[in-house]
Amino acid sequence: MQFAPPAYIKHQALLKWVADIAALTKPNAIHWVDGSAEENEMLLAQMEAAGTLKKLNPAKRRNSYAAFSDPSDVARVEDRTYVCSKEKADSGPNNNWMAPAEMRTTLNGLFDGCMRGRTMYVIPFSMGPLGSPIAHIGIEITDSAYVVASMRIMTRMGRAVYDVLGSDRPFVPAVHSVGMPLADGQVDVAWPCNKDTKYIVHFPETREIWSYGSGYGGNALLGKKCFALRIASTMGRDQGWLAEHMLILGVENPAGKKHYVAAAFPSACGKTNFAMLIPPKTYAGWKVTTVGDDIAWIKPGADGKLYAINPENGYFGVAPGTSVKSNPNAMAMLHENVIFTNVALTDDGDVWWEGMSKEVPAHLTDWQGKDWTPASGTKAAHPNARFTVSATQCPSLDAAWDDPAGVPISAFIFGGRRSSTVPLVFEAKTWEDGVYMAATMGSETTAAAVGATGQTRRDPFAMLPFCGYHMGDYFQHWLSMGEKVKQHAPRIFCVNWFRVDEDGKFIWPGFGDNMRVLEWMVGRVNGQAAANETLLGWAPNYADLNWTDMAEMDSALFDKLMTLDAETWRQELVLHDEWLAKLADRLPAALAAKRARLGKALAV
Ligand code: O2Y
Ligand code: MN
Repeated sequence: MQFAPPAYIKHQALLKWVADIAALTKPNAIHWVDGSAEENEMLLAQMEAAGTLKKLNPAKRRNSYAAFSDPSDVARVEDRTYVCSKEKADSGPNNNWMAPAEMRTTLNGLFDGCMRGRTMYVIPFSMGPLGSPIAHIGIEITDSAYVVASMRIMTRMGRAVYDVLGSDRPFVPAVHSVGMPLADGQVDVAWPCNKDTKYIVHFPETREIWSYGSGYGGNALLGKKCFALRIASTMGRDQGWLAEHMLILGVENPAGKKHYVAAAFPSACGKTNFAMLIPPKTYAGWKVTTVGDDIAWIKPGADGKLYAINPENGYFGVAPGTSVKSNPNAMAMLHENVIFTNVALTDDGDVWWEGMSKEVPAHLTDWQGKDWTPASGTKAAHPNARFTVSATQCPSLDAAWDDPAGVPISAFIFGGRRSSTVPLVFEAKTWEDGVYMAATMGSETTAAAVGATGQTRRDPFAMLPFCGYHMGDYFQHWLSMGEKVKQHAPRIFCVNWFRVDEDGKFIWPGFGDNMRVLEWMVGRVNGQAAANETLLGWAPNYADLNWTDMAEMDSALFDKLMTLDAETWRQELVLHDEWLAKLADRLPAALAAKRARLGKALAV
């Protein structure tokens, strides 16, 4: 460990920035992270000795660990997340805002001496394949070894990044502290954090990230939501590209024709499951492959088409609910080299979470270290428990997932969790129509989410918590991107896997059967699948989907999935109006016009 930087770093602005942050935060040492296997092993051993990580039984999960967070630090903190643009109006009603100067004063106070007694790690990372024209570079400074080990899985991290950076290329500076300095002789805790004070701050104009007080996921792994979505969305607006909360998957038919689609679903709507879908038996010869499960960076290529990369290098997936039924590919990638966080432990040193198996173990140690039995009446794993694993361990990984050129996108899919109102699937007739549907999409809140159960929370493009600027400007940016790519614009589809019957039971089985909907979409792209014109766009008739081995889905049941009730949609439009009124100062005219057309069609 050394204060002096390694000689291979030639970037003077970077060196000055690190020196400035060290002068502010006053760490005991600076560790310039190189990303090597030896370094990783050293950090894992150090965290095991400190009690931050528990090594799992290698016979069950080779080279894998479990971490347990402080109970006050278990998820992203939206109410503590800020976008501090120069002008309040630019951050929009979708973000918390504070004047940049005021926020800088607050942060300077918090970060002054916040790394005392700790090591400051300097992590070079690339979001996207190293050197890709779609990728961008970040440097995260952190005082958490857990963050270093996680960033090594979640990003392309290490010394090679400095070669791409050279002496003067741009990078996004990201400073993170757990916000718990150690006084002389003070013994550390297993999961340091600041129970009282948390700030996740973005300065969009200067492309900076400052995160204080949390060691968890999206608050601390700053390449993910902070850089790849909030900061990158502003970069995309300024530079003419898209940073989206989207999975990317490939669909290949038995003749070898392949399409890539990017799909946006709000958090906790099964994105990882969809990204790793295994088609039903009747789809022999079809392949679904995974490029990414959470974020897509999409830029126009020289041929005018949109090309996407997954800027991440791994998956930070929700463990509860993941099983061999819901996601066999995910289960297969979790056998080795995994960091689990807030899962339960079995007596033989393995992990367990709710929904992993039908049989519930008779005894576990829960995520808070307490004895647990099925009679405990509590969750053994935290509902937001996570696995962190390298993409290369995913059995369905797409051959082009690491291609610096990205993959061409044929279609965008937008989905929410709606028990009624929105049909299983439809295709927007135009790019503008699709942007309107994505701008007004919503999800019903579940018990796990904030807010009252059953309320529809608008989550446009699944970007509400992640758009780094005014949502109205974001809609305009999407409209402009459509104009830019013109005839190459991908088709836009909307889906709703969550419609329920009179008894409140899901009508659509989901999981692998979503392949039937995907096949129809690909057929639409190829000009081969038929559709019926509806209020919302093109929708399949019963006969337009493949029902082999799914006898239970008769045309009456399908009609229930596809019902578009005029009165329900009149009420839905009232809710659209309430939502769009919040963005009225910057709502693109094209979207207001689309709302008016829908109203006319429904005679409201
Ligand atoms: O709670 C967290 O810190 C993680 S949130 C997250 C993680 C992976 C993928 N998506 C999300 C999300 O909230 O959309
Ligand atoms: Mn997400």
